[in-house]
Amino acid sequence: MGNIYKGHLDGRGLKIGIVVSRFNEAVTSRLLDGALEGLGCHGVAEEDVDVSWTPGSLELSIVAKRLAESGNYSAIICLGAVIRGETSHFDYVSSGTIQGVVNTNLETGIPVIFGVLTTENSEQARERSGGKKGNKGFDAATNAIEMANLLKELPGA
Ligand code: INI
Repeated sequence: MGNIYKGHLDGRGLKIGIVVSRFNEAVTSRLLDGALEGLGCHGVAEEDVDVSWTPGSLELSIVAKRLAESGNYSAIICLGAVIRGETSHFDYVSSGTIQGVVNTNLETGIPVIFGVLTTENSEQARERSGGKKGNKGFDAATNAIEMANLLKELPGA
């Protein structure tokens, strides 16, 4: 067997940009709390985390791209909540948001983590932002640390 590459979860020294949407802020502020907690408990220093706010989830990727291109960050975390019960254009917003985030990963080579809830209703969103289904913001923080460290290990770093 050749090499096995794994990203470890030691966040010390990593610089993380968080981009968070104000739309459904009651949910996204809880995702932000979860992300900050997740980064902190893996050793990322408070002063190494910058937070930018956007109006909605569709604007997350343009900000993520600017941050990624700055060269200042090891990973970017995008946080948002798209709730079907409250929008007639759920499918456009959710698919536009995910496409934007995925493209930003590939265009910049910096890990951009998709911490956007896409749920049927507000209750499901609450459950996933610090309720009985955990906090997707916390999970996004763990994924950001793993991906930042994995990319440092891979050939071409
Ligand atoms: N943005 C969200 O983050 N979540 C939503 O549920 C949502 N809805 O319901 O429409 C939403 N819309 C706004 C969108 O992200 C843009 O901000 C807007 O279209 C301006 O570009």
